[in-house]
Amino acid sequence: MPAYDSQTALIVVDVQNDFAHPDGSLFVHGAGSVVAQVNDQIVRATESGALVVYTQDWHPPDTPHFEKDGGIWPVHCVGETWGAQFHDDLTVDAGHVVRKGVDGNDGYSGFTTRDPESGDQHATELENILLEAGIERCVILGLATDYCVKETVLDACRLGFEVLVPRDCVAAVNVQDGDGDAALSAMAESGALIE
Ligand code: VGL
Ligand code: ZN
Repeated sequence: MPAYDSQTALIVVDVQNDFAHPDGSLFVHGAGSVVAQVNDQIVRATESGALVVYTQDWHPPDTPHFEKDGGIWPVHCVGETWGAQFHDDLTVDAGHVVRKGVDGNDGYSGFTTRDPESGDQHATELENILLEAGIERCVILGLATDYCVKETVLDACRLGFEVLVPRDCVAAVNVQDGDGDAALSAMAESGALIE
């Protein structure tokens, strides 16, 4: 169980309808139990004075992220649609929301997006939010283990944060069997503690 304090941020990755609701276009198997577990962590974090930050995958209707436009994914999390909204059961009372993919950028990390044409990387506001709050440690959880959780964790490690991932609070897409486990191994190799 992660310990929370005012120098810890809880980063809730992409608990949105398209990933977390059975009717979502990119429903992640196992997401249902994740929503309940994540809510427990949000309560514990809030009670301990930790910062809570939510990320949202937030795409335009046409983007090379989507299979129909040359990418690999079904259309999902189009900004302002039902699929992009937080799952109804997710506790979102307070905390920052960081949207990624705005302006047609893609990339999976909550910290960086990339221009799909040029490959240029841009920082989101997430690192500054954490630095301004004096955060040293991040608990990172949500969806999906093998994409947005993984890339957010790798960036957080690279940026020098201590990182903890509670494994019952994440679930994987598993395009290939074992992708989720491989992602957890990659996070551990980068210095994250998988608990
Ligand atoms: C994600 C696939 C495509 C994620 C986002 O949130 O992990 N996965 N876009
Ligand atoms: Zn996406």
